[in-house]
Amino acid sequence: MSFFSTDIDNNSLTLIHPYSKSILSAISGKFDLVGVIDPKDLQMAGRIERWVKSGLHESMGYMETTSSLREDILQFVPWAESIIVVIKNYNLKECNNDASISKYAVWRDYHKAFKKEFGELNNQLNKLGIKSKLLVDVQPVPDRELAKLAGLGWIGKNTMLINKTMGSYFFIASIAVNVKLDPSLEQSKTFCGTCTRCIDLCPTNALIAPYTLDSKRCISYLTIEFKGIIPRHLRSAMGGMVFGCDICQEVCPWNKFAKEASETKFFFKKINYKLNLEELAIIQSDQFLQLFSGTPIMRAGWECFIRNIVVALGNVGTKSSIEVLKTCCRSENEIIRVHSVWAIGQLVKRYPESDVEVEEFLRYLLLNNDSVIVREEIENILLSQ
Ligand code: B12
Ligand code: SF4
Ligand code: SF4
Repeated sequence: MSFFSTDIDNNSLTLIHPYSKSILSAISGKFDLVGVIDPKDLQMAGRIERWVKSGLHESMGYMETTSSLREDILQFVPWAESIIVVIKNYNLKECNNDASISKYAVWRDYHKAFKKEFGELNNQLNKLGIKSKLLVDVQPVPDRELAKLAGLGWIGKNTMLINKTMGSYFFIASIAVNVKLDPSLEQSKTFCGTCTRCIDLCPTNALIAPYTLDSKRCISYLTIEFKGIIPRHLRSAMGGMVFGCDICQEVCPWNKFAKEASETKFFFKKINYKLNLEELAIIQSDQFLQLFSGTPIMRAGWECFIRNIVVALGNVGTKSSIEVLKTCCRSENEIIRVHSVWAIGQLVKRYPESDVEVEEFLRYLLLNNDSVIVREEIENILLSQ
């Protein structure tokens, strides 16, 4: 069955592809919002290159190696005559878990879902003799800027693309095609006004200026992309967040009335996670694979995910978490040991009655640990007691 109606648009502009309207209406049926741009209209004015030159991408090497590509989409898809930009809502009001993961990770990996959905669409376009390519997140193109140009929203001070009726809990993807389609005519105005809630309420002050995010302070970066030891001064601010961060979106007034994504209309599967911090802290890498394969959480990997869990236990755990953390302090993994020691130190501050017992445990660990960074972490706690 064809997606496209065979009624050829009666378009007086011969430049515009005769199937323009039917292609766009077929795509609209699958996504929440659709817009079209002419790739020649993208004007980045060096913004991504400047961001990278200032080091705000931190360890994301892929942003460094592709920053100039991201400035001009025609370097990546030189044959593209139009870019169709689509938006898919993933908003959920309730995520019942004691481990806090960001809303987008409650759905199965969106890269795979988009690819699957696009496969069918691509075949149909090919039958019409149209070349196309899906661009979703990992390709070196500026997704939010493309969506802004396509009239789908404005870029907020939290750097998110925001739409007046949809808020900002959505994914952006684009489809490059080698034919001219009707471009979207109007861009959205900016509706942030004098509001600065996202900047004021970011727990790590990662929004260093309106529209500018410093990755090294951002909890989303720290819990998903960053693979090392989380700087001590940022750990407390991470609270119970173990994968991504939604705070600068939660506090945004434009998300207050945003529509919830409906699972039936959604081409992604929702994951029924049962996330309990104490249970997760002690899973091994094979169990991690079993639990999270096919989910966005795989991006963090076992080591960093457990690192995030033990930091969260340090921030929101209870007295019973101390025993679990003792097990984690004996992990063979150095990164997990360092953060577990820190987390125990945090819990002792909240439950001083455990002080003597924990001190004894840490002194034992100090003598029986050959890792310099773990010993330094222990000494830091013992000195501050
Ligand atoms: C690298 C990256 C990250 C990094 C850096 C984030 C960042 N703000 O740059 C980290 C790991 C921190 C991250 C986190 C998140 N990400 Co991310 N990320 C990306 C990625 C791969 C590239 C973004 C990029 O180019 N950054 C470089 C900076 C310079 O670009 P920018 O922030 O977009 O800046 C633009 C504007 O701010 C504008 N601009 C600059 N100055 C000014 C000044 C004015 C006055 C104006 C109006 C505009 C303006 O121009 C810039 C260039 O376009 C995109 C996918 C893609 N291919 O685009 C997803 C993407 C941006 N991420 C996305 C998501 C969902 C998230 C998270 C919500 C995930 C989570 N829950 O944890 C958080 C949100 C954090 C936040 N506030 O941005 C979505 C955003 C959807 C949306 N509605 O906007 C994207 C588009 C993925 C997708 N395809 O759906 N992400
Ligand atoms: S995602 Fe979280 S840490 Fe990052 S800028 Fe937004 S509120 Fe701050
Ligand atoms: S919280 Fe306020 S300033 Fe920040 S993005 Fe939303 S409207 Fe704009």
